[in-house]
Amino acid sequence: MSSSPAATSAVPTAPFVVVANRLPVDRIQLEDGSTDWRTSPGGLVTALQPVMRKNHGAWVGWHGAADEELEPFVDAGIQLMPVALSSQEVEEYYEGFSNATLWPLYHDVVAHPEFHREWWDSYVTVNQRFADLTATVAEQGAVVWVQDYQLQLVPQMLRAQRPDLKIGFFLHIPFPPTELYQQLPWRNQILEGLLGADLVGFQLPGGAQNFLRLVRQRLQYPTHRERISMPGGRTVTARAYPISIDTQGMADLANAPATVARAEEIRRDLGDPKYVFLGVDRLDYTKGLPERVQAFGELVSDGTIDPEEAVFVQVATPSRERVDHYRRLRDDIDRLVGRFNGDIGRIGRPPITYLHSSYPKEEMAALYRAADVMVVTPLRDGMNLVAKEYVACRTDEDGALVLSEFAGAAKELRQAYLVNPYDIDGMKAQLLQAMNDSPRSKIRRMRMLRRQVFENDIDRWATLFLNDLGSPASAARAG
Ligand code: GDG
Repeated sequence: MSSSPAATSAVPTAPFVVVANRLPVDRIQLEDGSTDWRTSPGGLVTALQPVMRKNHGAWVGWHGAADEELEPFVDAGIQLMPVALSSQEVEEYYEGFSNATLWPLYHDVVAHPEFHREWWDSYVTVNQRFADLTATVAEQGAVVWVQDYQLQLVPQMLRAQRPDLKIGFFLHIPFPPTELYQQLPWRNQILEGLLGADLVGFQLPGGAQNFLRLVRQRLQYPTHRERISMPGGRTVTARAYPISIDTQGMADLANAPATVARAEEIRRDLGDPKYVFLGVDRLDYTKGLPERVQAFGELVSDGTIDPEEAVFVQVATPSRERVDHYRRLRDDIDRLVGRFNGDIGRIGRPPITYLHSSYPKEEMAALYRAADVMVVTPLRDGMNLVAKEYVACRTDEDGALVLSEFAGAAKELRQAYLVNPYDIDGMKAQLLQAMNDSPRSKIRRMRMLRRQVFENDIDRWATLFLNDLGSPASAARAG
């Protein structure tokens, strides 16, 4: 819990500024009816908190409520700079252009992207507002780190006002193949927007390559390896920085006696089955939930898996519920789970436990500990932190990770049981393999996965990016 917002009169300035769609806090209601702010759970906040504190950093972002102007305030030692959005902007910039145009387009059009000119106009307006506020917050020569697909125009807009700044950008979702990206009516504007940064970071080298190719093809700027030569002599670097998690923090949480006890309790509540399968995702059509339910459901209904022995727990965290695609997905999953449980379940023992809800991170750690087989099967995913969190929590070196080839994490977590989520039979085979593999093989795989996730944690990610940006913030952090 943090201090209440303290209004300040003058706009505070900072040598290090993070710009993201959301501020790293959620508003909570206290018992006496008043409200306060709580630091949102999430890797980015955890990673950047020490850098922010040591460098007196500021964070520019939306506070999450429409039609509300808030004064800057300090929470947990971080200067927060709220950006106001009207309800129409939430609809057009956020739910519209960000989540119904860019999100599906960048995820290989697994859903149909909608192109509306008024959404684009709103995206431009809101990006300009973020850039304007950042320009007033950043000290002379400050380092500014812009995050994600909602703010791709900010680097250029910021540079136009403040050429003295060092500007980094990181894209958390995939950057699509050139053929798909070209569908975007505003393709050149977004490329130019990103090129306002000195360093553009992607999850995978493939994303950086797609971007470099587009810059060459569409804008005719010369590139050499990861560098782009801009008119006027500036250079921009495009490079991969696979994001990770606070691995040690997650492992400590998993090892806490309360978590161990809760994991045992979860298994008991599930009827002490021999095998617990687990899925944890935001309820999003990119995450491959229907495919996974289909594969497990078929294994039970065709008699390969005995429902007395194995259960599947799917946590689907509510997400973007006002966007059409998400509403439809929710109904589809409800129907699919209902059908399988109706066909193959017995009273009190549904083979699939479906939880459309979000949980504290202690509960997530207990679930990870309780699961014999973690099933992460997105159709496309920038990275997927759930896969890494599961591995971090398996301090017993037990457990098996089934992972989609189309998650960024698959490039690093090579010893997972890799699957093509479009191939239901292939997925069924890998689920069985993960369930029945010898303890020796499972431990060998898990040890290698753990080494990977411990060596490459979120601290290393932030340090590498900030070092490459030439940020004094990273040096101060190390010291
Ligand atoms: C985007 C990219 C990329 C989920 N439910 C609950 C909960 N979570 C936490 C998980 C995990 C995070 O949310 C989800 O992260 P993912 O990486 O799996 O997916 P996206 O939300 O789509 O994130 C993705 C990521 O950005 C980072 O760059 O990896 O590819 O799409 O940390 O644990 N946490 C809690 N309760 C829940 O109910 N506390």
